[in-house]
Amino acid sequence: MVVQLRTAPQQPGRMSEGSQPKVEANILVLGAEKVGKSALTVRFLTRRFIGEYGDIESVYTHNVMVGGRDVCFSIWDSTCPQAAELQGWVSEKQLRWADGFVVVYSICDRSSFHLARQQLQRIRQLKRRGGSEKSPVILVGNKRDLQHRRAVSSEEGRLLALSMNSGFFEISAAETYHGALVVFHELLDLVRDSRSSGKKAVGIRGIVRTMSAVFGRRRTE
Ligand SMILES: Nc1nc2c(ncn2[C@@H]2O[C@H](COP(=O)(O)OP(=O)(O)OP(=O)(O)O)[C@@H](O)[C@H]2O)c(=O)[nH]1
Ligand SMILES: [Mg+2]
Repeated sequence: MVVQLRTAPQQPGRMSEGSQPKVEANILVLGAEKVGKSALTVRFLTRRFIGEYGDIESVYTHNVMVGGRDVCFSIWDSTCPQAAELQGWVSEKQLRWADGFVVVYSICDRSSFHLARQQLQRIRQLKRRGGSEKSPVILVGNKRDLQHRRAVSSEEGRLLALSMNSGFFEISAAETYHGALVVFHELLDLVRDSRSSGKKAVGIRGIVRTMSAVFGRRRTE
């Protein structure tokens, strides 16, 4: 079951005050069990760390101003399947829904790092199959406050992110709001970049099509 929740009243129109169109972004939060997916999401939405979150899968709608623009985040805080063989799985439905992905592991849990790698590979694979090269992703190493229990070095996290062409942050959802803020804002930037580069590519394809239509016709006239 996926629960739908709104954290702020949704604006009636799709235009913000300065008549700039509202930016909408669907963000899917993935990762192994108990790595802090909900803690990170709730931190961003409410600025608070509650401690215990249960294991309910929720989609939150959150309206906020970012850099003078009205932004509507829909954040799907997922749960990890129990069955080991399904854990690296990201469904095609989730893939189609999401504009961007946050893949979380715990720096104290090496198996969660392996799972993050599998999920990153799956996102890349499915997006490539769907014909899209760019899929905005941020890899997050959470629980940075637990240094004495660290099992994954920062370097490993950075290298994995580099190899998967994704962003990377180590944060502590327990300790600060800033880390969560930076993760979602950076991802929003990546989503907007990928949309504008997509538009450019379509634009160039459009010009090529027009040119070949013109020259093609001339050749046959
Ligand atoms: N020390 C520390 N504990 C954290 C941090 N983030 C989350 N936790 C704790 O880790 C546990 C799991 O956090 P959740 O946010 O429920 O993790 P989750 O990934 O949503 O878990 P599931 O939805 O059940 O898979 C809770 O006890 C949190 O209090 C963190 O940054 N530091
Ligand atoms: Mg959760």
